[in-house]
Amino acid sequence: MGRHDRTRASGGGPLAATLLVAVAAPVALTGFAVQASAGQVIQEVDAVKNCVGLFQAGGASVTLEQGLAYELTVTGDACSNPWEDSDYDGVFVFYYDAASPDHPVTAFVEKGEPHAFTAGDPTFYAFLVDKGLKDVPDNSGSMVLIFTSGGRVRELLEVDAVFNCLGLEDFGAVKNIDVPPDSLCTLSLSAGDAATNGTPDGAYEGVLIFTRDLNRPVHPEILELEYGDEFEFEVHATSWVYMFFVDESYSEIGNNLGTVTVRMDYVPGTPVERASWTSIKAPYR
Ligand SMILES: [Ca+2]
Ligand SMILES: [Ca+2]
Repeated sequence: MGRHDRTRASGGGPLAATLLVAVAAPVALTGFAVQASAGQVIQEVDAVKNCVGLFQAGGASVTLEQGLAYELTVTGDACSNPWEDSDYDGVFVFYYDAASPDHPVTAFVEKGEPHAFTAGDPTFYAFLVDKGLKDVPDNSGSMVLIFTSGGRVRELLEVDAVFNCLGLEDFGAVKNIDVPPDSLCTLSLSAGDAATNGTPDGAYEGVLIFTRDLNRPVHPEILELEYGDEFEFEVHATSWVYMFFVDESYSEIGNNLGTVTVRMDYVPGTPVERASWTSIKAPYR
């Protein structure tokens, strides 16, 4: 049975057997609606095994003045593939804030939305992501990060869509493919204790996510999922979600601790006929 054949997925069938956790909670049926069952998948993301070392993986870095207040703005145009509407909305960043300097900030900063912070460490990294290194060469363009302080520009950092883009499959991200394509999926971060430096003060506030939405199929969705937040999207035809942490380098990952638990609650949508899969999936092979 293909994993796209969701009409046979209810009641603990072969699909359910592939899930880490499958909850067969029947959806209320009305009239002649297609029978479908909601499900849930639990994914653990490990602070050591699923953490990427930014120095080795190709993140771009800049040295900031510790204790100085900055305003960061992101500009430029970077795309994840040669097709129209494949542009990235912003960049991932990793840095330490002076307000809690043991605690790394891993955030997604969107173009045109200023991000204010006070540097708690000189090191600041920014990066883009794609599925694997083999998917990076068709990227194009770059983002430029502008660091302003005291009314003047202090630093510029270019993030190249090829050379500063991490191939997640090559650097330890968790790829989950157990959620059926075309389902409406809600990701939430419900529990965890992942930390970057061996102390509770070094806790990560969330986990980084890379996926695609069925409604914007060539456009990468990249975000930080924080505790208590939810992210709802329609699962893309190729049905994957990558989840990961970052640290400065692989030499810094050995003292990381713990895991976080990402919950994926999904409700299957309208089945897509198998004949249409070839055309839908062709650009993503
Ligand atoms: Ca690409
Ligand atoms: Ca660490």
